[in-house]
Amino acid sequence: MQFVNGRQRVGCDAGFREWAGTGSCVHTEKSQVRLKKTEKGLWVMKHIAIGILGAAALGLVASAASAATLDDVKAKGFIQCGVSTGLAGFSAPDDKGDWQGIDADFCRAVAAAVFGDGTRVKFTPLSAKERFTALQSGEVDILSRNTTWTINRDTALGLNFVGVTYYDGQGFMINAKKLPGVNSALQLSGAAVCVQSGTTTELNLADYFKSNKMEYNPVVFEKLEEVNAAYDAGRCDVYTTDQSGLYGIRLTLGSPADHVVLPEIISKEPLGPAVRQGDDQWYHIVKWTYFALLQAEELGITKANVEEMKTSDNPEIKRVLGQEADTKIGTDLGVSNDWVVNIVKAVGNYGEMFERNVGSGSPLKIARGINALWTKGGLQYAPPIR
Ligand SMILES: N[C@@H](CCC(=O)N[C@@H](CS)C(=O)NCC(=O)O)C(=O)O
Repeated sequence: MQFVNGRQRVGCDAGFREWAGTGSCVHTEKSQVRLKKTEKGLWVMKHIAIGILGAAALGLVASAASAATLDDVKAKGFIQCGVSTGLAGFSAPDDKGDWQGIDADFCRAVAAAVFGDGTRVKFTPLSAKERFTALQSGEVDILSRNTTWTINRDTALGLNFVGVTYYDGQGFMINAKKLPGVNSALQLSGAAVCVQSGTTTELNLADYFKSNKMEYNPVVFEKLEEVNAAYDAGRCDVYTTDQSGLYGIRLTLGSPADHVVLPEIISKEPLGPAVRQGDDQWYHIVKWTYFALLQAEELGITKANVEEMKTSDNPEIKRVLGQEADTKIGTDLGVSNDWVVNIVKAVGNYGEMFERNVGSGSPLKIARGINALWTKGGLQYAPPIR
């Protein structure tokens, strides 16, 4: 653990360093190469060899970043999906080791679109700091990990967010037994606040306390389990993260009923999947998978009825399910024409995915709220599939 600007913080993993203040960790091989310069003798040959290897490695990264991801994914037979290290409702392994959650299911939906088989996915657990490097380097094909869409990530970090699979906002949780009488975040001046590094959470926290002229003592860790353990052990007064995350984390604490989520939501956290820039076809496949999930819900197409819906008289349902004569609704995208049928068969529509993972069918019991369809007063809206 180090202190940076007087702040307690855990840095990048061994072999990594923070990249230009972005919160992302990058490999430090370059600095290791520089150290080797001090060795005499075989230095020149070694250096040439390192140069060749380095160029090859860069070439690999460049090709990973610019290649047709669809071809790569088809060749290997699965999608590599970057998820969290374990956040209930979004992406967490169950007791059999199967990844559950809305973010894990989203990757299954893309696998169903591409392969007609939602099981063709492998999951890579990533901390907040590791996630962007993993996508940039080609280690994962999709980042589907409660990640907030921001201008910095969409530009400087070279990502393309495909949409917002969950509209969230940052909140605060406290132990009500430890802090009786606290019912607003505005009473938290002077508190020690547990937060994970490499997140928008860390940045919003600073803004919120500054704009309300309050003091706080940030207790920052890289790994989720460290933040959870520190909070559960009473090392901080407050836990801050996306509000959905607070509900999931509360379930894992020693005595969940002692903890309350305060009413303030201090930021916009539009969470969604992202892909690398430079591959429009893959971007479109992932983006339209999200829209297909919404469109299926809007049209009342469910996991249970999708097969019979194929013979519906409704022209829109027929078109979306690829049942029109001479259709190219899927092939124009690079997948089969019944891609939406395959998606819904694998994971259901967006509403089913929501209820099963974070809503009424889950321990989190989160209401649809602004994540309802636009037809029901929410923000979820898909452009036409036609
Ligand atoms: N949405 C925010 C926060 C995302 C985030 O990483 N939150 C933490 C705390 S809930 C988390 O999911 N950690 C899981 C992990 O590191 O595996 C962001 O994109 O920066």
